[in-house]
Amino acid sequence: MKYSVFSLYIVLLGLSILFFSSCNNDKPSSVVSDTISNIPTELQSLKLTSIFEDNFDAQNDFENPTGNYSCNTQDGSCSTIEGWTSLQVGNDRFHPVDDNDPNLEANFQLSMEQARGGTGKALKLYDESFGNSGQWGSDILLTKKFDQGYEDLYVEMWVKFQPNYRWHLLESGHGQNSAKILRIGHRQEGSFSSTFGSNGGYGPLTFTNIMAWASNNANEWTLLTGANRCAPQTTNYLCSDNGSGGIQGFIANDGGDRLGWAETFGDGQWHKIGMRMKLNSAPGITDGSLMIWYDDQLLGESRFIDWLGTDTMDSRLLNSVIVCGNMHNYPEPEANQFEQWYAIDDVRIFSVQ
Ligand SMILES: [Ca+2]
Ligand SMILES: [Ca+2]
Repeated sequence: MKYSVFSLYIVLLGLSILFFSSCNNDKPSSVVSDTISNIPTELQSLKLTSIFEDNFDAQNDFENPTGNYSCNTQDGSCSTIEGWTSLQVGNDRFHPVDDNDPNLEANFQLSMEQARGGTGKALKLYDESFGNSGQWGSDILLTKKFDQGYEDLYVEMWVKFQPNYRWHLLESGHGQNSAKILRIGHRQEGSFSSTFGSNGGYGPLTFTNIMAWASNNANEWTLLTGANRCAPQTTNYLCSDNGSGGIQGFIANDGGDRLGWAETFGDGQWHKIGMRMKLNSAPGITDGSLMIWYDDQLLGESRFIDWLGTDTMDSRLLNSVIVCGNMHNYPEPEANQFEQWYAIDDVRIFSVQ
């Protein structure tokens, strides 16, 4: 009898482990691969541990039902996008429901339409042409927030722009254009806002912009920039001071010649963006780093960043990754309700030791 009770205990213990494992929200059902391969050379000697990945193939189709839409898993409103923590879609002015025009597009779409590799699903995201400098013609934040924090994260994803995607700056020779497309950082508990906040609750942070850039001498280049929010978190929206560690990563060919839009994302193919953020070893020690890759080619590295300062009061480990993001680009007048798409697939997040 004593033996049977013990066996029952073991069975119950096993069932508990199974139950709690299945409740682990950090692993979606749609897994890209079980092995870590196809990572940049610079990372191959390091120990990478997969902590989240999504190829979107097992997700349900979804599009934002209203022009301004948000949901999160904490209140159960975001169960349609399995594994992710929250979705915010703002500034979708040209929306099929809001404007009663069936030809307009919802800015956030998860569907089979642009699946990488031709099967499965991917994100299809619309950028709208309106506004002046500082306004975001597309504002989509798909967030993965982890229960625990990490000192060092590497994130990669694949991006494809529609053929003949247009940039205001390249056509007009002036004006801002950029696509903030990937962010790594710390977000305080319960915060789903992307805003800075007087308490600095969203920082340290880095994000990468895809930029098409026309220079004064009429050269045209594509670059991935890395902008940083470092110490002190309460006042430093962006660290523009010396040594901030920002990256301007010009995409170049093997010979070192910088490449323009048509030769990079403008070729209508999938390209991989990678970014690694490593916190400094202790507050005030300026040995934090940032690295950015394009198709596994290292575009830039900074090694002396003070992500955490001596005045950083609480733990600020990396616990947040956001894909999609702000687009700023207006090649057509607002009245034309002009929309363009880009796609995202195969997001992988690793902790690095
Ligand atoms: Ca996919
Ligand atoms: Ca739209």
